[in-house]
Order: sequence, then structure tokens, then C-alpha cells
Amino acid sequence: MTQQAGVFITVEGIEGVGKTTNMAFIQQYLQALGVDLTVTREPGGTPLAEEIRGLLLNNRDEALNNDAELLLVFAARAQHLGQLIKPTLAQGGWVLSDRFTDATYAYQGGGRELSMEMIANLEQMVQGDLRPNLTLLLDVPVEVGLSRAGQRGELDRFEREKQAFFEKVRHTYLQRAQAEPERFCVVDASQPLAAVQGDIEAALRPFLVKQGLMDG
Ligand code: Z5A
Repeated sequence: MTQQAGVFITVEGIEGVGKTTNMAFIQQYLQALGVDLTVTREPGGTPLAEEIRGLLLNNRDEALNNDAELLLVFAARAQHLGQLIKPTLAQGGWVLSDRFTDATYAYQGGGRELSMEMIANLEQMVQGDLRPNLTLLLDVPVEVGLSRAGQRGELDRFEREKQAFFEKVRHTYLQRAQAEPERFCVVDASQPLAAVQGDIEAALRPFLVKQGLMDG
């Protein structure tokens, strides 16, 4: 658990799970309770980190080396932490981020099969002891996520991966949620949107009670 003054919430899941849709719902829900909220995303969140996001997501002729991909993810994160996340938390603000380091374990560790130990070392180097206070993992079977994501326009570099890649990503996310049940809430995001949002609200409530924002 982090020692910062503010609160750090992350939303995770495979492509097409509905993160963008539900981030907006969570934002409205928290702001209605009077939370001073900063909403951000990874990779990205600052102008420079958004440039690194472009390097990670855009398709190009030269293949991106897996180690280079991992280091770019953490370079963007170091910038995001230094410029936005840490200063906001230090001032007692709340940060809601669309993805964070669980995505690195899932995509680079699970999907690309890079060493989890190497990721843990980079996590410690870049973040120190800072970890999210709450992580909402939106979970759907891979076929559902890919079919939802496939209805959008051109596919980015990750979206071009095959189903087996996303099965490993999903499996790693679920393993991490099982290993840290006090931090993670897993929501079945294959349900109709209203039911997903009902479950998100139910997952947030005990956390908000603990933060003193709601009565138990
Ligand atoms: N990445 C990485 O490799 N390592 C890292 O450390 C980090 C990231 C941090 C960018 O992420 C990429 O970066 C990501 C991993 C990698 N891979 N990809 N691709 P991203 O978060 O920007 O990209 P994304 O995963 O594709 O997210 P997205 O585009 O924002 O999709 P989404 O937020 O999960 O879904 P959505 O846009 O909200 O919903 C998709 C569609 O489904 C849309 O039409 C909705 O209306 C619909 N939808 C949503 N919920 C429902 C329900 N419940 N029922 C029916 N339809 C629904």
C-alpha cells in the first residue's frame, strides 16, 4: 500500500473490454461525491509520454524490439509519474488512470513472455513503493473483447496481435487479481452495460466507505 496523501485508482482489462466507456462513468460517479479527480491514461498522460505512446502504438515498417517496447512503457510511466501522478497524489488529489503497471505485467510479461522479475525490477526503480490503492479489472472472454474492438477503425500495433496473445494477457491479469484480492476488484464486463456499471458501483462503495466518502 502506498504512503501518498491522495488516492490512486486504475482500470485495467484487455482490448474492447469497455475501459473508455466505464472510465467516464467512474469519473462522473466520483466527481458527484465531490472528489478532486485527475483522469489520465497509460501509455501517456503528459505531452511527452503521449509522444512515447505514439511510438508504442503506431504501425511502422521497422518491428519494435520487445525489450525496447518494455523500456518505452516504463520511460512513459516515469514521465507520467514525475509530472502528473506523484504531484497530484502529494497534494491529496485522486488519480484515475486508464491502465498502469498491471498492463505491463499482462502485455509485456504475459503476452510477450518477458521476464516478470525484470518487470518487477523496473517497477521498483520507476515507482518505488507507489502502487494503486484500487484496481478495477474489467474482464471479458477474449472473443468478446476482440469483436467489440474490431468494430472500430484501423487496428493499432497491439490490436493486430492474435487471439493467443490476448488469452495470455487475460490470464496474467486474472492471476494478478487472484494474488492481490485486497487491491483488485474483478468485474464481469461481458454483461450489458447497465449491469457492468452496477457492479462497478458495488465494487467502489466499500472502498469509498473506507475513504470516508460514504456511510457504511
Ligand atoms: N500497453 C502495454 O502493452 N503495456 C502497458 O504497460 C500499457 C499499455 C499501460 C493501448 O491501450 C495499448 O497499450 C494497449 C496495451 C498497451 N493495447 N491495445 N490495443 P488502450 O487502453 O489505449 O487501448 P485499448 O485496450 O484498445 O482500449 P480502448 O481502445 O480504450 O478500448 P476499451 O476502452 O477497452 O473499450 P471501449 O472503447 O470502451 O469499448 C469498446 C466497444 O465496446 C465500444 O463500441 C463500446 O460501446 C462497446 N461496449 C463497451 N462496454 C460494453 C458492454 N458492456 N456491452 C456491449 N458493448 C460494450
